[in-house]
Amino acid sequence: MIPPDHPRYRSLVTREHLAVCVKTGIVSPEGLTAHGRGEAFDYFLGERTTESALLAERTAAALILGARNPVISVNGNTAALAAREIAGLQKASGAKVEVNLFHRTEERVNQIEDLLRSAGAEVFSGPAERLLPLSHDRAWCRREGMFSADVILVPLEDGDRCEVLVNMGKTVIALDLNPLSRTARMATLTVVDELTRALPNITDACRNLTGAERMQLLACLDNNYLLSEAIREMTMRLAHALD
Ligand code: PTJ
Repeated sequence: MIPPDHPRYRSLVTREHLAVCVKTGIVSPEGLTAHGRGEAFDYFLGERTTESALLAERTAAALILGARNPVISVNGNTAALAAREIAGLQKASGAKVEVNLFHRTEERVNQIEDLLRSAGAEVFSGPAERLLPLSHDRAWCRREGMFSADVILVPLEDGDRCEVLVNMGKTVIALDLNPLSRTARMATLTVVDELTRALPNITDACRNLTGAERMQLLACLDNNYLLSEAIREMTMRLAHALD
């Protein structure tokens, strides 16, 4: 039992939830390691949305709203942490929601799709094909979904698929607390923020951005700037950690 007055209550409850989701199969055991890495980077950020992350989130919304066939890719960690937020972003943006897993089994795909549906998302499902040029199971996707997406949001991704999607000519929006990851550097746009803070901000922007603001955000998209600002924020906090 985690006492609600524990100073790290939210973090501990999240960890407990993920541990339960490993037992049910939604999250892969490796997903816990990925979460731990994310938590470490979030400490460096001060567990808040920085100004540059908010700019990235607004730009992500502009990209999704301007897309012909936008897709939100969902893995185990994303579903466990933010199924409701995914459903909210889908409603605000009209994007397809498609499950894509690194540690893929049909059973996990079905479980995650059910979880997303129970949170209110409409899941783009059905038979998948091995369509992406990857030797691992993230290659499996749907022809009318990820394969033909022009803009794809990839939370907690691995660098390989991000690179392949960019090479296929897609606009890739990564959501990753680690600004040094291969994913973060390969993506068209990287949101360096925690999933459950970032998704509602992207959703709000989808609802509120004007046409002129969207054009302005797209004209100014500079992922190197966003990554270097994230690294600067983290470095500043580390430098002043004991002040
Ligand atoms: O469910 P599966 O089988 O598809 O597996 C999913 C995982 C997450 C295990 C898989 O994609 C993986 O191994 O991911 P990586 O390569 O560890 O990358 C995950 C990235 O997400 C890391 O750079 C973390 O810093 C970051 N991250 C972790 N938790 C969060 C996060 N970023 C934002 N919000 C988080 N909550």
